[in-house]
Amino acid sequence: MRVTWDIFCRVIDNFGDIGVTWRLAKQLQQEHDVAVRLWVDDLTSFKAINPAVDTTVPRQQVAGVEVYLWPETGVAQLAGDSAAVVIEAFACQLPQDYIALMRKRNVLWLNLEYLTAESWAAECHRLPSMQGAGLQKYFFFPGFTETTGGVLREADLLARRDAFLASNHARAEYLAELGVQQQPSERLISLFAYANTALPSFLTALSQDSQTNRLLVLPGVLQRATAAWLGEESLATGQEYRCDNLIVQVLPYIAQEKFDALLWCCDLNCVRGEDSFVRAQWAAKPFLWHIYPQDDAAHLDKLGAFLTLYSGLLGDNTQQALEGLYLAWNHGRDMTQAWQHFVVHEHALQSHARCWSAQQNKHADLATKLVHFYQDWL
Ligand code: TRH
Repeated sequence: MRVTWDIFCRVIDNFGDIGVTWRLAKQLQQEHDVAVRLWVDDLTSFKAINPAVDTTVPRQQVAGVEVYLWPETGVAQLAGDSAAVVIEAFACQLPQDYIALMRKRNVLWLNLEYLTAESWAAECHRLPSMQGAGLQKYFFFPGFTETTGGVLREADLLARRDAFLASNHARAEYLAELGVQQQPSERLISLFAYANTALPSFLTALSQDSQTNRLLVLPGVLQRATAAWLGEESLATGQEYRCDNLIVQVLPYIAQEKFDALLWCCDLNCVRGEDSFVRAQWAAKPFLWHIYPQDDAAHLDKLGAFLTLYSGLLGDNTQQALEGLYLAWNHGRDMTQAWQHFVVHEHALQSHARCWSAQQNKHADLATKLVHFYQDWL
């Protein structure tokens, strides 16, 4: 009998919560031969990243995973029994009736936390907290070091990336499907970020660059802001807009399965949140991270911790160029100088991105670490 896993996901906003839990559910099911049920409270967001999802049914099979619309009440009745391993993603609070089921058997209860490079995450990783009646909840912290829970990486991801990039045909065909006709001399940049006051100066810097930049703007608030900068009311998908050395194209929403290939194609990826941030690292290309902003500015410590880890092995000037770009972008400051500095160090940052990806690949991935944790716990 396959071990059963239940993953609970509340979509707070955006696509990161479902983006991460869906990848995890699929990978556990496909690579670790376990039976996974994914409970998600918002099928519309799920459908945005996976068009195969049917938003009209409460229960369905998607890629071998049993997907349940997480109802406000009656989870225990639907579930019948609790799984052997229960993942509460991002402290989403399990329903009380389901917790009552968990008390009836020996269950491993894990709170999957948000990804952070801060050192305290390693200290708290795998720690239990008592939940009464003999139940314990363990904190599981994804991370970039051996002493944390790793990050998501499917077993064949890097091989698929390398095969794709080795084939000019695959790359050209993928971009053509998106209506992107990149000239060899152009720098290709993807743009996926939160609302950002640094955007106009970034666009200006790109337009004044000596190299032509082809900017692919993903759906979200930045499409409107880019249109305003171009003096357009809105931007039509498939059309090119030019301002000096900047060509802008807006892209439609890309299914998550095809999203990696976009990052693989680009010379620079502007990413955000958690999932696209991780995928950009596996793309092994320079990336500019817009961290999810928090009210108490806690995200700035998180950003600093990642920069320290990521740029630790870079030469001083290259490190400064990277930090300058990240800080200008995340503080919404003028990007002109930071961009010019980045361009000077672009080659060094390209090699560094490849080294980082290769080095991270030496760690076990998040799904594998979760499975090992369960085996140790038994
Ligand atoms: O959407 P996000 O901003 O999600 C965020 C973060 O997870 C953040 O940490 C969390 O606190 C908040 O949600 C609630 O960014 P992220 O994490 O990159 O997730 C985006 C997902 O959407 C990712 O799985 C990639 C996917 N995606 C596509 O599949 N196609 C697309 O065209 C785009 C733009 C994104």
